[in-house]
Amino acid sequence: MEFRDFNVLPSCKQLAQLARKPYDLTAPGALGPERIKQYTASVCGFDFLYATQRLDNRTLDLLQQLADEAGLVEQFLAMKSGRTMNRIEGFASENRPVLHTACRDIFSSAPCNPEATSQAGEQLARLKNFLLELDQGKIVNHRGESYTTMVQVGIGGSDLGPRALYMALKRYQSAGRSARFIANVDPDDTAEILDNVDLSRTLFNVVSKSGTTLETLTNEQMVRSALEDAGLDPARHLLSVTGAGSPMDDPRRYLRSFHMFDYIGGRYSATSMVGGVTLGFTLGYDAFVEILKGAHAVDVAAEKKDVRANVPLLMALVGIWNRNFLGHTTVAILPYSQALLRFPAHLQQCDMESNGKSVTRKGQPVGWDTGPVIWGEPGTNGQHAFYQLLHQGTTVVPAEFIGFRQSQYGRDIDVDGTTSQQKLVANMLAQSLALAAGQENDNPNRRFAGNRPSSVLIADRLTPFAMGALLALYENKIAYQGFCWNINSFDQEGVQLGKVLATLVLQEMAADSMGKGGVLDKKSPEYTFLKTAGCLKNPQE
Ligand code: G6Q
Repeated sequence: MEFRDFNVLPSCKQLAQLARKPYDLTAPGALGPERIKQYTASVCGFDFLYATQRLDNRTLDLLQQLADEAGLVEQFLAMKSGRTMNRIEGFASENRPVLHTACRDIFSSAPCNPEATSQAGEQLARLKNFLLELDQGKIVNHRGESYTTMVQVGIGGSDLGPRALYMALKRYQSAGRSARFIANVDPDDTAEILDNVDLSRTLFNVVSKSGTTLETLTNEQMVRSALEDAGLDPARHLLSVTGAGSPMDDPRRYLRSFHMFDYIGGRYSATSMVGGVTLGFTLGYDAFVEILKGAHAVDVAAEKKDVRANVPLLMALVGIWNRNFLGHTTVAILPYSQALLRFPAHLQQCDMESNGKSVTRKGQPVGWDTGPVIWGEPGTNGQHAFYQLLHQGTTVVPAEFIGFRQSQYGRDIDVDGTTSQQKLVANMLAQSLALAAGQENDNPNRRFAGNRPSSVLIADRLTPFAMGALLALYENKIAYQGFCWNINSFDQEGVQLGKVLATLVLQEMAADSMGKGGVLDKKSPEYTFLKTAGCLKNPQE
């Protein structure tokens, strides 16, 4: 399979031509009923409405051509079957397959990568047994009581996805069970949680693929010492999820240990045991399986070649149209669902760590833009805050709205003829239309230029299945964009750099505390920075 550079694809030239005069959403009749119906695609309970994007059939035809020329679906299938996609040709790289989809391919009679799917199945079976033993009272604390709280200790990919999913699905958590999360190495974050859980009835789930992450290992120590101070045996309260063979892969130190595998990237690991243990404990095994089913259904739907019928691919291509041809540098993810509070943060990592890259898969500088800046907050809160810039600012921000027709709890109130849920959805749809159509006014300060692109993803209700589907929609969108830009979306050298520098600076601080020489040149920027920030006890000239 040949990976082609983005800018040599013939369709790119034609798309650039088309982008000189994109579809005008402010023209009279530009958002007619036919268009709105036609520019809607469906997948696994979600409708994707994109009539409010600045594109038309000609654009879609060319985006189809782009997908075909770049072999996007072929690359996606190659990824799912276990081809080594995480690599840079001719240079040292992680050099491995990318198989998070295998975690949910367990429902296939013919999995794309049988070995990885069987490993995922084994871990899932271990989880099922563990949860059963908890339910049956076979695993209890020293007083014979059940565990009520799980605290997940992990950072980055070992935190964001699981936390976002837990918050999204809290409504379905089992009675008497809940979760908290410790990620930051900020001692106040850890202390607040340790002070506010009943340690004797808490399981601490330490999650680190590498088993070497400074924040997580430090927080694990803080947790162990809090347990010991309370007279509790850490081996009865700590679980681990880590890469097979990592320094943390030592079952003697934990009540129960689970594995993830090197072919699952941290930010793509929410459907592996990285998310499974906490989600299974709080929501129940069956709900976790529902999440996997939703994700799997989207993984299968993402194989369609027709871009108009393949929602994750369509989302990716619409994003590329906005980024590379209309020149928009950022994307706002705006869920009209308070439960999705942390979903934009998860996508921020998943997207920006994957596609914030500047070299191709051959190690050459890219000559085109790659991943945009991703950010977002739930609506309608955002409407009372930053939407001003979305409507009238000098930067056009394409928006991705996410909403649900029904609430999760079903508890609502009718005020002035509409429920709160209706008000929520009405606001979302109104925002999408207002951004597109704009509004004329003689007063320039009250004029809305319009032509600000957005799309809407809407489903009936945020259930475990819907959450799994939504997660996979975005994971696959991001992978498709990376394939199209011919970058490696699956490594994160930028994160490694920070880890190495922080280690050096910490070594210097430790030496300083002990009154020793240290490792840094006393004239280096690192040392001067530390000294000037007042973070050394015995600063040297
Ligand atoms: C994700 C990144 C990164 C990683 C964290 C935690 O794709 O690689 O966010 O998840 O640095 O790493 P560990 O799980 O190894 O502790």
